[in-house]
Amino acid sequence: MATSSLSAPCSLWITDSGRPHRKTNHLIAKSAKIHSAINLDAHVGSLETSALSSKVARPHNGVASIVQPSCSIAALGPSEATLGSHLARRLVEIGVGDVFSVPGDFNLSLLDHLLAEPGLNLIGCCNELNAGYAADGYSRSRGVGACVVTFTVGGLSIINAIAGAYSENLPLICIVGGPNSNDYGSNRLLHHTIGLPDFTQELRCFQTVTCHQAVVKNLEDAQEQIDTAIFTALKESKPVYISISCNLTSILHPTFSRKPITFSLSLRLSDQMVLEAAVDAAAEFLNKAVKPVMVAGPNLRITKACDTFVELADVSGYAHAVMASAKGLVSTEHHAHFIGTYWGTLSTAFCAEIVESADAYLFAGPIFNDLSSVGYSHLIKKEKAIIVQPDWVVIGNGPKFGFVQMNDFLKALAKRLNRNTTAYENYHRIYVPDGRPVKRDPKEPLRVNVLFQHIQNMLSSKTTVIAEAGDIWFNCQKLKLPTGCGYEQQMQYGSIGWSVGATLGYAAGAPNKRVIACIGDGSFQMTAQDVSTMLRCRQNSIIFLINNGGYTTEAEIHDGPYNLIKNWNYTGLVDAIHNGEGKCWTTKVCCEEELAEAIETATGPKKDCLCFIEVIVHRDDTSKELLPFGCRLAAANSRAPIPR
Ligand SMILES: Cc1ncc(C[n+]2csc(CCOP(=O)(O)OP(=O)(O)O)c2C)c(N)n1
Ligand SMILES: [Mg+2]
Repeated sequence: MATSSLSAPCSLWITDSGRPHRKTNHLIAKSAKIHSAINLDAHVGSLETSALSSKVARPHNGVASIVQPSCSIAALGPSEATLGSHLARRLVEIGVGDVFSVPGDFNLSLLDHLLAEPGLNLIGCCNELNAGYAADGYSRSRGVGACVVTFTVGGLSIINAIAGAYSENLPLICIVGGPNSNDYGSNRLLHHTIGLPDFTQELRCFQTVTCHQAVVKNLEDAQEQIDTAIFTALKESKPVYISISCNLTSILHPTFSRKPITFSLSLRLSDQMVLEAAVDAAAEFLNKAVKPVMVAGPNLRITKACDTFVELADVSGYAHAVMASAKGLVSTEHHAHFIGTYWGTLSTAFCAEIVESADAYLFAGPIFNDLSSVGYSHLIKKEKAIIVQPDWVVIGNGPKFGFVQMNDFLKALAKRLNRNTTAYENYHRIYVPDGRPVKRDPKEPLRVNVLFQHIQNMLSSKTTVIAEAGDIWFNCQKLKLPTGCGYEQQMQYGSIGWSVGATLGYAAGAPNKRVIACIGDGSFQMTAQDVSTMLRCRQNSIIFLINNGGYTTEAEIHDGPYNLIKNWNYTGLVDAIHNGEGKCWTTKVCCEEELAEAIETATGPKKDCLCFIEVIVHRDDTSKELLPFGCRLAAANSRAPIPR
């Protein structure tokens, strides 16, 4: 039996073959401050591991994780909580203050319980897809997000957003109000199904886009199922699915009554011997290189190793870059040895030249796909690379070291690297500052590069840029982020329309930041409704709606009449949504003079309003990066079938 006591409010139990350790977890640290309800001082200290039976939760990706139930039922007091109140309290404990929802008969009583929880606020969205995107945005600003929808009609609508959150490694609790528990296995037909007495359709869909699924249809297991799902989301940094039978939420049960609620979960630990071997091999590989570099990738988010990456960059003196999909994750843009965004031929100036010509590079958490490799045209050679992923490392062509946690590896490596600033010095020697847009008449039609020059000047530690997919990716990628300025995008999944919900959710989670959302007209047409919810929540984000008359990105890949969209009066639409309720300010700008004036108003007299600035630009006015991107992606997509 292992017993111990905890005093720090930001600690988790890491259970490793029965031995409890204390380890600070970034995510929980963030939320624990808010929610000392987890009350580690009072109860976690007497956790009795011998009384608990481990359950093996097996996420669909095949990675088994041991999750220890938090307490033995015998230790519980008289029943005083319901399933609904338990779930509500759990959400508050992990740092969720706002839940994005759409009601339906299967979830109404659950919503009542969420409403009754003092620490929770329900934000009703116009549709489920946006509720999911909002939970995604919230998870980015607060470390974890949650949404509640109804059985199948809601579940299948939100699934695209949940898939996006999976691709971005975001912990997200997706809760669905499910059928009455008596109906399972009864062969009854229910509404909101496709007319078959099979209630597993929604579950089966969610199995492909979440790391864990819990179908709660009896009270005895409910607490354990819910807690296991929630903590798996935090541990894996991925979305989970929880379906709750609609007739269970208001019933008292002793398993919900323990106060304060304790929990434990196992985090993955490195195998010390393998870790040492990996660090030895990596140090040897890098210390013999002449001009090594480091590149941050998007999977840094899973292990919360962003700060460790920066520490390694500090001590090693290596030139370092971010992959496009990791921009904003690592706060290094003002670091002395930062050399920009590495994105193959689309990299910021002089970055690819330095990275690709290095004789050794360490990529921390990269995702190499057709997009990040610009249609497989980048010049990264495996034999020169150390690839560090959340729980493994591969050095050159091998060997591959498993059971090595990224954070442990980067920390240990920092102690072993010789300082080497050669690559940075080379960069510094050849670097020529970016050009500025050519001088223009302030009344001439507005150009995209002029727009982004103005957006650049708006950025500060009090802003966060949300960059929608489309040509905006390339324009935003070139923004230089001041220290503390947030930056969010959805590059792996790239589902247009994401940014509207994400702006809503991010702003709800970060009321002290002003969101600057850059959204294309085509993307906005997908999800525009939830500007309504932003107004309801009295948010003051600034939305730049870039009206170039259609799907310009697609036009650069392969043009056709399908890339033209119906032009809307976007400001008129937002005015109609505003409808006199909430604070809203809209304007259309066609030239630089109007743009400057609009920005002055949005950041001055209208700074408390949701500001919607429609920017009219020419259909063919693109970033210079979109042009080669379009050609290379088209070439990759149209590769002829290989004869087999
Ligand atoms: C949900 C979804 N549907 C379709 C696409 C394909 N797609 C990628 S970019 C794009 C055009 C986006 O148009 P807009 O927002 O106006 O940006 P622009 O290309 O004009 O910069 C489309 C349709 C996608 N990425 N996601
Ligand atoms: Mg467009």
